[in-house]
Amino acid sequence: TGLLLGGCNDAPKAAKISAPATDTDAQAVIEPKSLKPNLVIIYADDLGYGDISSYGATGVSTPNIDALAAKGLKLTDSHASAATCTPSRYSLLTGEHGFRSNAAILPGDAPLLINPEQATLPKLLKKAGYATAVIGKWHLGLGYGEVDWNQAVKPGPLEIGFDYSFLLPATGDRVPTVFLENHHVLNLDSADPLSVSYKENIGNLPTGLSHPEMLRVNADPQHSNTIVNGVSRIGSMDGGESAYWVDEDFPDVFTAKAVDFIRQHKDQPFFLFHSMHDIHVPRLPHKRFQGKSGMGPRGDAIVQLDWMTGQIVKELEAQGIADNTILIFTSDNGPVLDDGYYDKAVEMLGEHKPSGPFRGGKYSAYEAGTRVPAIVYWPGHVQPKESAALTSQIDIYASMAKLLGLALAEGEAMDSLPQLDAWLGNTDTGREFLVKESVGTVSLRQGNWKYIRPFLGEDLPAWLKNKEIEVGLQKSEQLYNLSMDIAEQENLATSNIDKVVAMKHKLHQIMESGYR
Ligand code: NG6
Ligand code: CA
Repeated sequence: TGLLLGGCNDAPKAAKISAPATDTDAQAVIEPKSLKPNLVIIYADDLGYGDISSYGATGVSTPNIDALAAKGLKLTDSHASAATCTPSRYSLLTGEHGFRSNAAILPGDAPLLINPEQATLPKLLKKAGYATAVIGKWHLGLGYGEVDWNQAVKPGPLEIGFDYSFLLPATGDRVPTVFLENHHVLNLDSADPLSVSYKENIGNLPTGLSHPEMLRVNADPQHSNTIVNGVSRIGSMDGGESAYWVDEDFPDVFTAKAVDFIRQHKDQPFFLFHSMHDIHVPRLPHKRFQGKSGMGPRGDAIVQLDWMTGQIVKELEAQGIADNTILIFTSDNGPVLDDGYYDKAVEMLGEHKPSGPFRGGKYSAYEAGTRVPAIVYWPGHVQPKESAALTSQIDIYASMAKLLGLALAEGEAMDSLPQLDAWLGNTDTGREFLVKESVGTVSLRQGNWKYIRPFLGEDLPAWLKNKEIEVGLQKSEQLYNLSMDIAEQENLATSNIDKVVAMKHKLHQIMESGYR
């Protein structure tokens, strides 16, 4: 790797980059390239296909993100690997489907899901001399189980390939409501130790149930535990008060950290995983964004997300490195309105369609569960264009390996395919097959066909019941033809038994042994 480590970060301007035409095998050794563009992934949380103007949003305006779409590659059939956060993030960072490690939405005190021995995208990039950082939402677990938040909290991002981390440990609606910088809780006072429990109520802090009069937003029972900043959360917490975050400060805190990282590493290749909290619940945008969308807090959080995106682009431009940076803007799963807090997302929606033309949303087996906005911005290298190539975030791993001329080891990133040309807009042909995870089932896309496996369980998880969420589970097979039926209205399973059998078989095969 000597050549790679010694390389410089300056890309030849306006060169068209494409994967070596003769080489379609991820295992093969590819000639190292001197080109090492930075990689910035701006990862929105719960942002739907239809939530930004350039993808059809009507209730909110997103000029900064739209500028990227206008000047870059706008993908229209691009997917998170799952319809929920943890497995999608797992796939992005490991190139493996979440089901290989039983990834599911994690509690705030869950152990690290990625084995420190495992190959990861940041480790791959480090091999090529990249500085690596994750800033923002983590939700992949920390430690080995019983985390003591008052000591060094590890293993975590630093043990799986990141040089620097500044985290919201799980989600905004889960305790502990503190920032974690590298191994330590920020601003923690040792005289007031922090403890966290997801098993029982600890300490004497007010909860949503005991002190509903303290709440700024009402919440469902799962979100009615410890109150912080006037908002009740999932899980119980005690002590550590000096370290509690103020939700409204997120945009400024995370942006400042990201900007610092970019400044510090502008002269070497870097990977920044800028993992946004927006637009996950609780939606508590900073005052300057409140009321800016006409859709209430959910819309205002989109405006805030758009601002944050703009700040990153501005900084890349100010440092003169925008044309040497691949910036990918996308989301970890589809949209949801009521996700536990009564913040008027439903009432103020109007004509806005968070899922765009697709059915379902977050948690769902239907398209909108994983089909999300995905924009690739790399001035001078990626031409302005719209592409319907079937693409998945799980492929960023193998595609970056290909770009950098790094060979993957046997079994490394086993579900990740080198789809570099699709991600750079050099072809409109993407994947042939794509497996998607959602709550309670898995689906397979093959071209425009979509097969959804029957739900094998007894019942929906309790917390999903009584919600207006279309999870897409049925006891029988579902088959849709998206080329005629983009909204998955007509189940063609009984009239296409052969197709069902073939896709079911293929799905099984991929789940057993991967795509390659
Ligand atoms: C669910 C929460 C939901 C959200 C989700 C994780 C309840 C009733 N719902 O369990 O509010 O936090 O987990 O979202 O507890 S995700 O985007 O991180 O996957
Ligand atoms: Ca999410």
